[in-house]
Amino acid sequence: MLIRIIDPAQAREAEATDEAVYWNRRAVLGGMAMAGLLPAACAEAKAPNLAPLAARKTRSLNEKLTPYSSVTNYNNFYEFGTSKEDPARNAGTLRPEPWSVRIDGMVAKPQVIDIDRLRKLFPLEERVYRLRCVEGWSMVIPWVGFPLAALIKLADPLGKAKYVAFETLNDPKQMPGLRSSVLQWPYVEGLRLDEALHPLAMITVGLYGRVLPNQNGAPLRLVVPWKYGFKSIKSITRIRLTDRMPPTSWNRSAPDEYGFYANVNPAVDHPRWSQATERRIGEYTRRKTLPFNGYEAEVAGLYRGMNFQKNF
Ligand SMILES: Nc1nc2c(c(=O)[nH]1)N[C@H]1C(S)=C(S)[C@@H](COP(=O)(O)O)O[C@H]1N2
Ligand SMILES: [Mo]
Repeated sequence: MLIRIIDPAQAREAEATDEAVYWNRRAVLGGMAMAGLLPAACAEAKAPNLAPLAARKTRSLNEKLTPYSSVTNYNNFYEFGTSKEDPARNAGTLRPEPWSVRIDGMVAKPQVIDIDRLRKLFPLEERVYRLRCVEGWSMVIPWVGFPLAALIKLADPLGKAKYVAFETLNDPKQMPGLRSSVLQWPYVEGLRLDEALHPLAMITVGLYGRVLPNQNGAPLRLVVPWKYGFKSIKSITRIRLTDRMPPTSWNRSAPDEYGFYANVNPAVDHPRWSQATERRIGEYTRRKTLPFNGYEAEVAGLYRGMNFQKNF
């Protein structure tokens, strides 16, 4: 038998063909679903529209949006399994309604806010952001939500508050992944208060004009576009203001690999791989990763004089 050495161009072509077949198969399945030939669970059901639909479009991006089907079928949400297809498959057990979020700690007005009220409390905006996962892939997503700062100010932080700690739901009945010990539960994240008050940081309640799908962190999820994706904690139940740097899930699990800051930085590699480039989901050629994920002009001021090798 002849063994050929495959050159990279050929390997890319083979990969491209695989992907073309995959998308084609999806198109066929989609067609069947529309023709009513597939059971409901198999159809590509979309989340319901958000009411009111009129989220002001306040931020666009001159880059192609990642298709809804990829945004909602290629996920990281370890509470529902560790492979990318698991959350879409398993997150049906999450009950995003009724839901409330508690804001407490070092605030003058601690409170519990119901999700229905939260969706009406602040004007909803549609903002297109890049999402860069620490694993080396990225997407472009039209989020719907409001500035995190608006929610924090509602609770009136005390002068001594310096950090914001976030917590995901911790219910093994709704989250089958909690039986596994890949991470300590609940999933927790944190920001410095000045980062949390930055106008780019968002609480999202939807994407593509629709209610946030369970696998994307329903009913409310943080999005911090200049940081690696793991900072964007999903299905939040508690937001606590504190004077101490709070523990964060991935830092606790592998402190040498994931820092508290996790600002996207092509110049600081992960100990096991380079962070210089990324693969935009749906594309084949890798792109250069941008400092602060392309938001450098807006956020670099938060980190003047900081050593990024140390504070990664
Ligand atoms: N609670 C919780 N939030 C989470 C995660 C998780 O496993 N659990 N994964 C994070 C990671 S690693 C990434 S890259 C993003 C993925 O968001 P997406 O699935 O909407 O693309 O969610 C983040 N938020
Ligand atoms: Mo990630």
